[in-house]
Amino acid sequence: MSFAMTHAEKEGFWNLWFSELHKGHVGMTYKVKSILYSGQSRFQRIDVLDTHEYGKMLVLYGSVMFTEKDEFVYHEMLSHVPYFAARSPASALVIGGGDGFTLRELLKHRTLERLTLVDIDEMVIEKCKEFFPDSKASFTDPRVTVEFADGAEFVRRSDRQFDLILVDASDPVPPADVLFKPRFHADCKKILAPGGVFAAQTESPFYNPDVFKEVFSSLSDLYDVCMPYLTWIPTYPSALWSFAFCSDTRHPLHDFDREAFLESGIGARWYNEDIHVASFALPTFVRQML
Ligand code: SPD
Repeated sequence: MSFAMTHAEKEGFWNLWFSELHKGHVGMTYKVKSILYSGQSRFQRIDVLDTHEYGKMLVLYGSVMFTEKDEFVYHEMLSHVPYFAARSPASALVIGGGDGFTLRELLKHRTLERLTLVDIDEMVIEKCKEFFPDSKASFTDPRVTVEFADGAEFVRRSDRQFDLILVDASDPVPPADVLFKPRFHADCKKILAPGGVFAAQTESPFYNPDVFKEVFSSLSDLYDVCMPYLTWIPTYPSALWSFAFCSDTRHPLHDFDREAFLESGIGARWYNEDIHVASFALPTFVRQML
């Protein structure tokens, strides 16, 4: 991450830019209105920036986790694609997702009676609640329980079963790198209820093909149905982003409950019945990675 203050305009303007570098030689740059918070938790550097184009954003270890302008795409796709194929799940486990936006999407579904969120970094949750009203609202819902724990440890030790397990990880760097590993995937499968669906964010197949291939190799060993789906997130590296849909009993297209979606009134801004289906269409270069 680099902050570059330049006085080139000589107007006394606040001329601060934040750049996220992808692979060290390409990146995305944002003009910053103000730095709302900068600090260090036990696990990572945390920045909350207010930017001109994308509104407020959360940056962890120099990587954009979400922005106010485009976070709806990611969180709707991580939540509603598995939900509408799982058929009336009652319980959900979210690993990571300390911003609360995946919870916000899941809470739109009345069938979900119990939602458990496990995030390792309490400070991320506190800062999101402080700066993002939607985040605060998610954590006040009585259906939600929060545990501050290592997600990999939690699933290893849990004896509960969940109808939906969603992995809303940051990136495959510490502390979240374990959430991309076969051991974690196998432990999640043990606590997935019969008929359940597991979904995870699986990075950019364009910029991070090795992680994409390793994760799908690991998951396809575990599940009868293991399919990537894609979306567009302008502030993530390459904007082409992937997720995994996994289940032993549910197929994301054959078991997609279109009627349930059309009657749901969830007020999604990206997700709809056509996007659900289309997101499983893969470009040839992605097919070739599988
Ligand atoms: N490189 C950014 C990847 C971030 C993926 N997860 C974001 C979590 C937001 N809930």
